[in-house]
Amino acid sequence: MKKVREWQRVLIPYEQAVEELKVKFKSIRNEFRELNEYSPIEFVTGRVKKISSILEKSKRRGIPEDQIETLMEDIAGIRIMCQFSDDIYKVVELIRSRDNKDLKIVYEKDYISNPKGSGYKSYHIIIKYPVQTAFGEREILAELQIRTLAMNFWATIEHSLNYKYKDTIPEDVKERLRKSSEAAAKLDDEMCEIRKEIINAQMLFEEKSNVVSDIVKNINVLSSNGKEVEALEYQAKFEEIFFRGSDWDLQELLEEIKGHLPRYKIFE
Ligand code: 0O2
Ligand code: 0O2
Repeated sequence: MKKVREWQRVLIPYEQAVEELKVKFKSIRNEFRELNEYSPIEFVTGRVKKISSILEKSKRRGIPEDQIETLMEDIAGIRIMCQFSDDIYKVVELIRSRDNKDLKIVYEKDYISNPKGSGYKSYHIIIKYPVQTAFGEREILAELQIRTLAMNFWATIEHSLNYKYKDTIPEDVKERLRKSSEAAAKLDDEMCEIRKEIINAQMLFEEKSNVVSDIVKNINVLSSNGKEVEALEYQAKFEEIFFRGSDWDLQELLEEIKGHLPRYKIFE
């Protein structure tokens, strides 16, 4: 078995990779925020697996010590948390767009479409990542886990229970965990629906305010073209529709006003 000092040496490029990847994903989040745009990344964490966990996992999986670095894919791990489940696939696309640039995608595991028996949900991408060390370039494997805040909450609790029970969680607790994973998924779906509602409402509001501003501008054009009577009629109609009519009535009114104007003077 490797001496602890040797392990420390082995883990140096993994530590560097985790630091670099954290900076890269946090920068994506910061870029969106600086542009006042919505960021699909809420926050990012990362860790290098502890030596004890590496040894325990290699024993459990029957991985020979000299093959740990080529067969254990999550010695370097990055976790990207998203607010909404839709964001996960946006982050996956962002990562795919960097394939063969600063990282190489080895394969992907979609535990969201295919959750694990435990109820675990997350999107995993295994990558190869080049690290420049004092002894030249080293390409290491890293695991990117992309999940929602609700998935992360569930996984954190379940992981700590596993730790407490040393992989022998009683059957009734397992069943309750599976149920709570479904509840977390329902929460994610609800939040996604609310988000769509908010975005739709914002778009409808924007559309209505554009139509209103076009109506007002075109009534002014009618008036300045000597069509004072029509302008006053449309003004009254507009007030009536604005307070009592539908968005569709407003759109129709705009079309009607445009019909009375020379083509080159229409606002749209
Ligand atoms: P910011 O700008 O405050 O988000 P390190 O980079 O070493 O400081 P590391 O190793 O990435 O930290 O992991 P750590 O300490 O677990 O936390 C990583 C980042 O995630 C920290 O922000 C935390 O504030 C943030 N974080 C943890 N839990 C939550 C959470 O529930 N919600 C939100 N929004 N953020 C959380 P940073 O990296 O200091 O930067
Ligand atoms: P850590 O560092 O404690 O998180 P295996 O670990 O053998 O089951 P494999 O093939 O290495 O599986 O990869 P897999 O299944 O993609 O899992 C790798 C990591 O995903 C795990 O790392 C966990 O972080 C997470 N994970 C997978 N399944 C579960 C689960 O049922 N519950 C929770 N909470 N997390 C899970 P490790 O090795 O556990 O290490």
